[in-house]
Amino acid sequence: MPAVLPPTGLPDPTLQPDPPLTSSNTSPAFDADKVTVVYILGGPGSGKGTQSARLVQDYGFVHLSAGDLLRAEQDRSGSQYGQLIKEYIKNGQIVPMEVTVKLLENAMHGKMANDGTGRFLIDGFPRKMDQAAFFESSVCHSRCTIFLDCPEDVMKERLLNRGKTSGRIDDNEESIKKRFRTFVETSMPVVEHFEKEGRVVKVSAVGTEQEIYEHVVEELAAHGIAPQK
Ligand code: UP5
Ligand code: MG
Repeated sequence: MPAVLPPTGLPDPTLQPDPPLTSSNTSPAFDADKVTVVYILGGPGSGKGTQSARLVQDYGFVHLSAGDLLRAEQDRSGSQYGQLIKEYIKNGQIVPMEVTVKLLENAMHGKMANDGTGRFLIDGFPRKMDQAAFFESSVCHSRCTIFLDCPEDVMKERLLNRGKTSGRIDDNEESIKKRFRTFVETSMPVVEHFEKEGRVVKVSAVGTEQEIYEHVVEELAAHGIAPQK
């Protein structure tokens, strides 16, 4: 298992998930013929969660938000990762992938149908190249990535607006600036990598929720993914 090094100043130098990750396996934990994984990526505030809610209704996806899973783990009493996750999220940094992948994999196991099939929309992950390679090889090969393309000024306005009521520790000017930098420097390379493989469904995330969703549906259809009803 790769070593996990929290950033300097963080209290937990011994982050080791327990039990061991499936990452030690030589083949993915889930068969991509039975389990469909679609990622939805985009900058902070691009509308990943909003569009995911609609996709769940029409496409029968199980929605797994990496950020939501991390926040739930952060708040879980007794979690050994709570403080560490909080620091990373506040600073707009990417939590060590072992934690996130394990949370996702556990959630996928919990949501599989009885016949071993599943259809997952994974929101806000992978957002770093190491996570992408690790998940694709050890958990499940993804079908495609929906990329919500949105300018920073639009995202900032949405986030500051949401910050009035969200209670999220990262919905403030300082954290938003850090999140944007991390997205450009660390997460865009993931999108570009999948784009080179022809596996990105790119949609402009400017406009009303409905307009954006219509474009998502059109682009998914062009990639052979249709609603379930
Ligand atoms: N809104 C949405 N669409 C709109 C539209 N068309 N017009 C007007 N308003 C619109 O939307 C944001 C706000 O905008 C909402 O108020 C919405 O109503 C409005 P939302 O759908 O929530 O956008 P989303 O892209 O989901 O924004 P979010 O803030 O969740 O994105 P982030 O990527 O920043 O957050 P996430 O939860 O994915 O990650 C948070 C942190 O977790 C990361 O910064 C990182 O520290 C950590 N993390 C990891 O370390 N690893 C991971 O793999 C994932 C996360
Ligand atoms: Mg979100």
